[in-house]
Amino acid sequence: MAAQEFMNVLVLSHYNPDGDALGASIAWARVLEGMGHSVMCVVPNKFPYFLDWMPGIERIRIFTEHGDEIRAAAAEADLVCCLDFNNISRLEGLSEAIEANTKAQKLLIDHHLDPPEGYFDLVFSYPHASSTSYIVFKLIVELVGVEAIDRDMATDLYVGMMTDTGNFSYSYLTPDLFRVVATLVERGIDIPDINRRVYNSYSEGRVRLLSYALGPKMEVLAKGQAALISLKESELRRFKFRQGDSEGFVNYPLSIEGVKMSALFLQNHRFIRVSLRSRGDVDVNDFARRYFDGGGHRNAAGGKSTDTMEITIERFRAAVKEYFQ
Ligand SMILES: [Mn+2]
Repeated sequence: MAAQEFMNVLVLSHYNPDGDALGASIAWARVLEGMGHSVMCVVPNKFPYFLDWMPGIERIRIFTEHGDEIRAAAAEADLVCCLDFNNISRLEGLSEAIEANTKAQKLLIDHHLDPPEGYFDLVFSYPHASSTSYIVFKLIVELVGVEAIDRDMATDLYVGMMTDTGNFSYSYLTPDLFRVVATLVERGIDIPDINRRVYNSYSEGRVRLLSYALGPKMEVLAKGQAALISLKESELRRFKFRQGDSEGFVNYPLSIEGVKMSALFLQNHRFIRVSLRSRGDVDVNDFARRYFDGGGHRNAAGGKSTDTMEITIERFRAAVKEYFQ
């Protein structure tokens, strides 16, 4: 990879892009541009509305809205950077558009488990990193120095680190992560303002949907060790559901003492999206791979089901029963 020559670069991130996907992508794109390359940032579908204030978010191209432009860019690309995912299936419909149109080299920057063998030309895979934004920060410092990180870039990277760690409360909270955060504070980020924009800017529908999800729709299974929430498309419509409104719902059942695994089943017009969270040794990466055609991290994973909600929930109940027997 001849980094010193001009390149057309595509920066890709995953379906249902979150704060980490967006923050890492925008920061990485800006660094490559600073090196003189031309960069387009692409995600498969729309990002949640409570992230639409992130500095540089307007540069994100959404495949469902800019398909032709993205196919053309893929044909021109010298380098494709895949950030915050390692399995091309996480691009959903965008994966075909990329695979069919590009001969570019592929670079991976990611923190999910088990990157595929042989697919990427260059791999920065750190499953023990709490976010991809943290890895991107480290790469930026190595490549161009911390001075390249202005307030906007620091804000984007902080959003990634903050959202992927549940506001600094999950695993992999290393001393170095907090040193990095200290550096971002030195670069001028306003943490209370970022907190307010991400966590206190929800729609009324979201808050009411949460109460419905935790009230009538939450079931506790396996003698209090597992819980599930299921939401059908018709139920989501009732609460004027917008992309991102169910973000974080799956974490709430884990706040019940004794619950070690939580599942959220969210139906859209094509399939049921499965989100899994766990505590301690309960491995939902394995669970997602085995039962829901997915994967992720040990304590946070996802997958999908193309069956009905009833069959999907039955499969989960049976699997939970076996697991916690
Ligand atoms: Mn991430």
